[in-house]
Amino acid sequence: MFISFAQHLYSRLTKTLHAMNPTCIFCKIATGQAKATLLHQDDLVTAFRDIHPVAPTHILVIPNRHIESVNFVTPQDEPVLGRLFTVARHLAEQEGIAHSGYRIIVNTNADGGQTVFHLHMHVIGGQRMRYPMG
Ligand code: DGP
Repeated sequence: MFISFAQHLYSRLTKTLHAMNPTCIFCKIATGQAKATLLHQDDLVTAFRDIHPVAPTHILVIPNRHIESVNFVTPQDEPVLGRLFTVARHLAEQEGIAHSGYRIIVNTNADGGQTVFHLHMHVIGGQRMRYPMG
């Protein structure tokens, strides 16, 4: 009994560590090793406030597992990619911006303006935005 529980804990820990990049700030936030204002966490995704908000609401929604960017997504990631959207929708409602509107952005690599190489969805709202932006 004790051995099987220990094996279960060991397997959970190794799965988490394998899914994590130890140098990635968003992995650290998802695993509680770095602080952030968390708004949501479940088995697949974590959402927290952006440290440099560009609008009254600026939330990041990330997969818990380290995926470097959209360039690395696979069909196996489809459940987590769908969850990013349902959590974004839920948080937009919670923030009171669902009706007024908001923008979802996923930056990829240098030309896309990606600075943190752990896939993330920006959910930005609370003010009128123009498209395209610089
Ligand atoms: P991007 O340019 O798409 O890679 O956006 C990265 C965003 O991540 C940027 O808006 C700032 C935010 N960010 C970077 N480091 C941290 C951090 O340590 N905590 C939080 N909450 N946000 C961060």
